[in-house]
Amino acid sequence: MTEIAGHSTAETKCGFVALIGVPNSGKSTLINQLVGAKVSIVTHKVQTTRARVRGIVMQGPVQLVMVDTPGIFKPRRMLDRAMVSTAWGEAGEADVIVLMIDAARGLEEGSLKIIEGLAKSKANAKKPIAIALNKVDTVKRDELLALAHACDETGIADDIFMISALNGDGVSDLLEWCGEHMPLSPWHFDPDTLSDMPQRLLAAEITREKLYLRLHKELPYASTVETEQWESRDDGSVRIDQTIFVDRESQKPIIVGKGGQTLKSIGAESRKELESLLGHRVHLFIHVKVREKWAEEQARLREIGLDILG
Ligand SMILES: Nc1nc2c(ncn2[C@@H]2O[C@H](COP(=O)(O)OP(=O)(O)OP(=O)(O)O)[C@@H](O)[C@H]2O)c(=O)[nH]1
Ligand SMILES: [Mg+2]
Repeated sequence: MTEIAGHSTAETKCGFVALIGVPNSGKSTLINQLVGAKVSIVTHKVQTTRARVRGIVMQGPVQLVMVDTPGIFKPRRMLDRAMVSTAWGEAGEADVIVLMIDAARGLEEGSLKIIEGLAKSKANAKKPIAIALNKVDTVKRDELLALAHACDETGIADDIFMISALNGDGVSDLLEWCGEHMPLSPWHFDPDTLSDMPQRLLAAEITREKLYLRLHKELPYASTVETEQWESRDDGSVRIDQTIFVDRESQKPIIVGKGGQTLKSIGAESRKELESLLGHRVHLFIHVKVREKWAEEQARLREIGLDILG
């Protein structure tokens, strides 16, 4: 029998927990809260997460692989379709599904559509489903109870939790429930791992987060960020070159800003976070390029970690 960090594989448990829900319901905030580190970017805007992000959570002999997914919405571009199919694909492969619902928004159409989809798949493969009513810090108790009742009536959930992904309220009960449903299995990851995301991709995501926070309207959705170069220097610092791709020529000056100010401040914010993440100095160079229809381009989507199904 093999031993992993003191636990024999006969008693270890490990499995995948897919966090799904409409955009902005708080999935990425929850995975960060559970992992105890920022593994997935968060903004106040919808459609922030574009590809799967895995975070590893240890509970004694149980290893939970939490899977953050893009929000499920009505897709238009190839990028959107790949995002939504990633979310459903991860739900299909997971051992447990947690459906996140923003309690302040209640059972809106988007969430009802997901419940419909889950009901169909539940008929084929019975797997535990929990509903997590999130952002309970923003709603009144009686509204919350009415919503929990309505969720119960859908018949989709084996359990319903009331949580605040932001401040951590109720999160440990949800985690415990997930742990109880993990199958006997050797751990998939080294228990010290926080995430399986490559550093280059995480670095691009951090810049994209700053871009989302800084830009408005359609611009965030018209952009993508790639890390092109990563060069460690002898003095212990690292030089990172990134490119922001935009759809149209007219978008470029908005990202760059007057006298380069907008790009400069996006870069400064990103560099600060990269330095604290990597623990050494970072020289960050961000270039802006126009690439029409990048959101329809398989290579661009693969670069951000999306599988293309055609
Ligand atoms: N008040 C409050 N805000 C929250 C809570 N959880 C998340 N938020 C906020 O909700 C917004 C969206 O959070 P995200 O974690 O990015 O949501 P998401 O579901 O990952 O969104 P997509 O990636 O777009 O699908 C952010 O502004 C969060 O700070 C919560 O428990 N309480
Ligand atoms: Mg997200």
